[in-house]
Amino acid sequence: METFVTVLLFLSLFGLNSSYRKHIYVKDKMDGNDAQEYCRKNYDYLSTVTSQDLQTFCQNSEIKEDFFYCGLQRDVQNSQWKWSDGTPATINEWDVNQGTETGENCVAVKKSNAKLHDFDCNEKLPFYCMLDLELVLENKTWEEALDYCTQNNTGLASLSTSTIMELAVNVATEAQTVNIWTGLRFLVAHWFWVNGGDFGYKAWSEEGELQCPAMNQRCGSLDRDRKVWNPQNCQERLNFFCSHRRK
Ligand SMILES: *[C@@H]1O[C@H](CO)[C@@H](O)[C@H](O)[C@H]1NC(C)=O
Ligand SMILES: CC(=O)N[C@H]1CO[C@H](CO)[C@@H](O)[C@@H]1O
Repeated sequence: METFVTVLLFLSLFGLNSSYRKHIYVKDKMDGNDAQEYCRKNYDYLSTVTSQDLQTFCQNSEIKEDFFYCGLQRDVQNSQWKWSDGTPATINEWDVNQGTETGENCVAVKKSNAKLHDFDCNEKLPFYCMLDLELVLENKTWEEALDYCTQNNTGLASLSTSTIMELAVNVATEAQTVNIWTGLRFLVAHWFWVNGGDFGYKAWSEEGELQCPAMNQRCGSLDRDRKVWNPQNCQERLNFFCSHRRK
């Protein structure tokens, strides 16, 4: 399916370790489950939003529809509203007489007033996906960085699409080191993303994607200044990116 994606960049700091979130509007209409699957495949989840985000989204002139899905869904086990990443609902911006209809387990935002409406999940609507990236301001070897991300239930980030690369380049301006570890690793005969992700998109530096990098150049970093990936000595101590697992 041909999918048109428009990107709106809202960098928001929501933690100590510089976590950044980007929301992406997808104008293809899908039912609630397919929309969630699409977000999981291409980004992280359907968007978790604040009241402020609702206002900002609704000012997006790309949106021609009256309604679009966000990541709020009813947990059918206990009827509670939760975000599609599993965390409890943190907003309560229901429109009049909304949020109470049983059997309507998905939530869409009404563009004209930025209020929430419960919807039958079979309804096909455009939607917002989100993408998170964490910049960890500690200097670690590649292996130590891998352990840190894993212990935090994420992984060393795969910068495997132009959208996440763009986010990473923006976030990198906050880094303390010029090179920042990514999940790029060379083992046996090829480079791969340790956290998953394919190689359809590439951003290697000129000295870049060596078929056989030197033994001490087999971990990949993002070069903050040149905005490219670099083969690097795994023992160097650098800041690093953690993110959710790519599909
Ligand atoms: C990491 O290394 C950079 C560059 O050497 C340095 O400026 C920064 O203070 C170090 N960060 C920490 C947390 O030690
Ligand atoms: C945000 C978060 O959970 N950070 C933790 C990640 O893991 C390191 C070490 O394993 C902890 O020190 C952080 O608090």
